[in-house]
Amino acid sequence: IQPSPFQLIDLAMVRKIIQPRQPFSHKGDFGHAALIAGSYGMMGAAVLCARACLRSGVGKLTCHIPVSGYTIMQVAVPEAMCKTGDNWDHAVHDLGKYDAIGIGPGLGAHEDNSKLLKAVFEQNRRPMVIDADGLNTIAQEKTLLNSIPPGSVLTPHPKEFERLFGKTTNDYERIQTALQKAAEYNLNIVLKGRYTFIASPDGNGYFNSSGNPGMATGGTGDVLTGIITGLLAQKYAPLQAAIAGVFLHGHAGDLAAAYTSQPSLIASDLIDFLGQAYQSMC
Ligand code: NPW
Ligand code: AMP
Ligand code: MG
Repeated sequence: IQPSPFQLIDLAMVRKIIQPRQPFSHKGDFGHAALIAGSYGMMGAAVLCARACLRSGVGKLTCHIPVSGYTIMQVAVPEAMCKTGDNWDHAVHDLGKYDAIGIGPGLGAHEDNSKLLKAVFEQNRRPMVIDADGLNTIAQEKTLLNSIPPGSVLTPHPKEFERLFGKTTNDYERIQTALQKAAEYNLNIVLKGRYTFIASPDGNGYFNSSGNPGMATGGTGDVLTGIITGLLAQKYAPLQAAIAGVFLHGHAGDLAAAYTSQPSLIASDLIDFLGQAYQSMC
């Protein structure tokens, strides 16, 4: 009998990944993350992503946002620093200094997105997180798939996955496609859903066990992007950051739903309960 290439992500697995803080550690030990996110009318996605990134434990965070979102971000997330461009520009220069970058939440659909992604991929060759309109831009210009930094983490929901890799008729086919594309492009693909599936480039697959339908509400994916980017910046390997990130995100959702109820759960609740989710790690 061949060993199964699939594993279940549970509390025991994630407890082995998450490391306790050393007594003499300082913020420099927990990395500097950058988020490239937000647009006029969708600064909420950037704010949720930034708050989640900070709550994941990152040392420092800089948000690259359009100027229209400057006051919103500075007021909503005083812990984050900001770099602004003009209306559609996210000031993507000097990216080499960051330990990890996350791009996509709330960027919107704009013709300059392709230029933006190319500039990011040129400046940064470390594994990064790509979500939402970052993925939609790649889906429109598929050759960009070849320029993504190796080992990066892509976090599509099923529609974004379909835009990227084409239509699939059932979950089995979608999982096979995810594994095939993860290997072909050397990426970790986080296919989000009820049981989020992570395809790693080495052909292994992981099903997440945490989470609930209360999380089917706007902004929860933006929160996940912030968490995984924060873990990457803290030097967790990309696959470990993805595994721990999806579990903590779902576990925070389960704790939040137990406190408030599934129907009333909102994305901000996941951030509020991330601390309790971390408490389960020891
Ligand atoms: P349907 O309805 O079933 O046909 P889009 P988005 C499908 C930002 N946000 N299983 C579903 O298709 C994001 O960051 C900003 C099956 C649905 O119509 C992005 O930048 C917020 N199908 C941008 O908005 C809060 C599923 O996908 C379609 C599925 C657009 O992101 C909200 C929607 O996908 C939002 O996060 C599933 N599990 N999940 C803010 N406060 O600023 C989704 N679908 O067109 O990519 O739109 O996901 O809302
Ligand atoms: P997005 O569509 O990008 O906002 O992402 C939605 C997030 O909520 C993903 O992390 C999903 O895994 C999670 N989610 C949505 N619906 C469910 C569900 N029914 N059960 C568990 N998790 C869900
Ligand atoms: Mg999303």
